[in-house]
Amino acid sequence: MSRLSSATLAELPADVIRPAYDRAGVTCGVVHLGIGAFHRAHQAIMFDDALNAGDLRWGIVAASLRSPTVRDQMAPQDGLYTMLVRDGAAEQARIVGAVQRVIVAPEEPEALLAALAAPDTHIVTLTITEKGYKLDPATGALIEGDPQLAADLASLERPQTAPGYLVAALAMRRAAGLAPFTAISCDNLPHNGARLRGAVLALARRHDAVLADWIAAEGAFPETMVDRIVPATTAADVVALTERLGVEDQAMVKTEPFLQWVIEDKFCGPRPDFGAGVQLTAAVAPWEEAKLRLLNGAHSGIAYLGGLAGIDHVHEVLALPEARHFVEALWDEAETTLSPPPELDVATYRRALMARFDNPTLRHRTRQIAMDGSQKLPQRLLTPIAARLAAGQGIDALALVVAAWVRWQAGKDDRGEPHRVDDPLAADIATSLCDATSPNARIAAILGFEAVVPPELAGNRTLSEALTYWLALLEQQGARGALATFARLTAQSPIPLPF
Ligand code: CS2
Repeated sequence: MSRLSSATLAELPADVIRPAYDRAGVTCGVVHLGIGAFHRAHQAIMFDDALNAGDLRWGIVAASLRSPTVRDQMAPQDGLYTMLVRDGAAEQARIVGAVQRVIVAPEEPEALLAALAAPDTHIVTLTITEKGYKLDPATGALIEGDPQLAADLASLERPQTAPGYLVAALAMRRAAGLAPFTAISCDNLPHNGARLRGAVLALARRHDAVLADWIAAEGAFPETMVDRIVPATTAADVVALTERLGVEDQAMVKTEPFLQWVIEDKFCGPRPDFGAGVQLTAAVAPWEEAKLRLLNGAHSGIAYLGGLAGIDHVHEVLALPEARHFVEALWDEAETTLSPPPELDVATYRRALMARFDNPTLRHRTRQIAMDGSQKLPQRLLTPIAARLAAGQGIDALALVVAAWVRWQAGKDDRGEPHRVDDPLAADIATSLCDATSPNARIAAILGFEAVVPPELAGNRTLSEALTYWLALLEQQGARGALATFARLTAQSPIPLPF
């Protein structure tokens, strides 16, 4: 079977959308760090739109900071891949041509530094996941004990981390008399621009205070809110697409129609005339909070409760009436902690979110979302919990998700089926839980876990009682039982919860 490539583009079925521009004439104005499926279905599409509109400055040099997998999938395809947009029976295939080259950083660090320092490079985007910033999830401070970060603190000759690459490349740009690039974090972190800026400046300052001052004065780190559901591609997806295209595409991504990128309008150099899906604004935080606490908070709830119940996919969890009820209750709680932007009608947004979660063709796995919970919980659940406690409001639904995450750490679901706890702090959390023999002790151990739980919550009695109650219930009745109990208790008014 031949592969998707420049040579086979002409053989594709007529309904497949292809690049409308001459790829040979493209220059690379973008370097992307962390070329996973999310980048290929999100930011790469916006740059591909700019290329399709005729501005050929916005090709992408993409880098993987760890594994060669994506490079090995894309290189034989000349960087081409299919974005398959699915919603129920509707399906649209588009070939994306924006990625011109993929670099595996550990194999070719100089090539990545050269791309970052190139005069044509104006924008650097990052999807390196929450843990890639090497910042403490609770406080946002650099995790100096991290071995890769420690290596970059000692020397930037061969950077190990994303902030390390940025600092080393910014030093090269400054030495060459070039302007810095605009660095855009596209991860689901609160104040992602400020966090990236903080990591870069802290690292730069350790090496060269003048460089740090130059980056602070001349550089730009806009805040962003990114949104698109992009489930991991499966082998079956590749087989089905091969049948449809007549050529094999090992780099395909599958996603939903919805696409949103809110970017703080703070660039230090050129940017494309962004088209559909991109909103430039002065204030990203209200968008980001709404998305993190409504979409991502509900996702985590569905992932841990559904995962414990042994349910594989998001839409299957929401087929349970008690799970739908729970998500609505979670949103009722989260909503009171938001100051939504005037353009955002929260009721409409909630309805749209539920419809997106219900999309049956996406097959978004609960286990994919369950990954890296220690990095996700603070912004998705603990911050709204803190806000509601401060306002004297109930936290039942939010606390049930946190309790489900605690139960997930045990590595077994309600049927006793084992799962891997895929989280950079999994071993530390397991150690802190190993001597805890009761729900009460387990919650005390978790609340004492400073990397995740901020100090103002650690000693909160209402929170520890709520978490203990739900964890005990989850351990006795399983996630389905806990959801049924939650539905029964919250159907009554006022809610007679036992804490
Ligand atoms: C998900 C997100 O895996 C997760 O944690 O909640 O990746 C989610 O699908 C995206 O943020 C949607 O924009």
